[in-house]
Amino acid sequence: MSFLWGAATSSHQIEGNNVHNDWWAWEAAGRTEGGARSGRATDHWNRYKEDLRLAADLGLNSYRFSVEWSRLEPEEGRWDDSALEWYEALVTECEKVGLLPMLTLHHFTSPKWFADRGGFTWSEAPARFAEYTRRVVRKLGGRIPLWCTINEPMVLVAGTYLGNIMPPGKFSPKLATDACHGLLASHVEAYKIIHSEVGPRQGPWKSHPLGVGIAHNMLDFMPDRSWHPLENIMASVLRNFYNRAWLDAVTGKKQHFGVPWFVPYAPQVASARGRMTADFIGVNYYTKAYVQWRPRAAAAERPPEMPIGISFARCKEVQSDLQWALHPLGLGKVLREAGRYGLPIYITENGIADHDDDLRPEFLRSHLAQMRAAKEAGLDIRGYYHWSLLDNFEWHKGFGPRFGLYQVNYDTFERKRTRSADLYAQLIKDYRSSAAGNSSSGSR
Ligand code: IFM
Repeated sequence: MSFLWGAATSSHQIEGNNVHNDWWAWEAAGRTEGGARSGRATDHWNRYKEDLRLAADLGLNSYRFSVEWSRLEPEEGRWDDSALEWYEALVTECEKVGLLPMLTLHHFTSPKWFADRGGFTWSEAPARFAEYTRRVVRKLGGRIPLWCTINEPMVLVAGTYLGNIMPPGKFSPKLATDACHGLLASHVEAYKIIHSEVGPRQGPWKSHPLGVGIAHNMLDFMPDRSWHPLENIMASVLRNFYNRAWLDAVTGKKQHFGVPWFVPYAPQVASARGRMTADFIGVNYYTKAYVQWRPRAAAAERPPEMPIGISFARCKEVQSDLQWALHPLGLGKVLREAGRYGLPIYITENGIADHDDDLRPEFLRSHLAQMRAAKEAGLDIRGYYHWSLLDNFEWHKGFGPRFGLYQVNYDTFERKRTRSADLYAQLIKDYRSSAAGNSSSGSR
């Protein structure tokens, strides 16, 4: 199979009107910046055909999207088949325009009823997630070659139980640990179901090997003050904990889910020990993280109980609209870190919030160069998905940050191609022709 060039999205950020999930309620309760509400988002629910065509126009051959569990099971035990039919139509459209679908089962949002029962800290979470997975597998399974069970479990756990930027926004290291366990157990269930219950493979990608993994957010951690012993220690703890704990867990090793310094002991998910539950590693990479011990200015996103602060850029660095430094070298580093596990790698997200599309061209060039160098150094990287196809609802930040290769006018829902989209299309073409040249001359 040739290299996969794609773009990634998620249900709640683009579809619109996901009224039955925990985020919708969180937004209604005024918990986002400036009271932002996702509302109709990009109206993708009604415009998906146009959007997939826009993706194909860039020369992409893959598309990563997520299924919205709360549409399928809006109330506990009540399943809405029509929602699943919409995703079936989406997959059919992907097939028509030549985009291999990579499906994410959970991308930050949960049905409200599930969240009310404690979300992934609830003892029944893995069984409920398994039932949801089974329904998706039965309907679409044979046509989906690549699956991400959980998007960015570490971000989800940190945002919900260590920071207060995601529902339910409760500071509790104990709940954070419980959620890690619930998420891992749910992932293992989904992994087993996908591998055992996908029926005969069908469609244009029926011979593509079935792959199941997670999309894992990785950061390049460093001390804010290089002389500060505690910041050095914390940076190294976070490198191990944040970047590696999940990769260890899905490759059968010990699960380091106790939150260092808060919850030193954590029980293990037995079904994940000593067993591979990933066929690939999905890497979501954006930036670096300066670790600060007791930062003087408390960030709004950091509860007062939290002694550690993170900043994603220094004043003088080139940075995105979210104040995340442009740091392409970090991509090379995290790819090497992921490469230690010996599994194929997909870069499942990489992008920049850049309202005027000024920085994105350089961002694309420099990050793709890092990826290429890592590949040439021998890492088994099989795909790159830019975040994101369209501008979208950036969670607690609302619609301000713009990540799209296509800009969205939120009044008219018109899509406008950016110059970065042109560049991405060109870089893909160049890559393909040099790969073709290399293979005809016998080299990699
Ligand atoms: O928009 C998010 C996405 O939902 C998960 N990964 C990071 C992106 C940018 O913040």
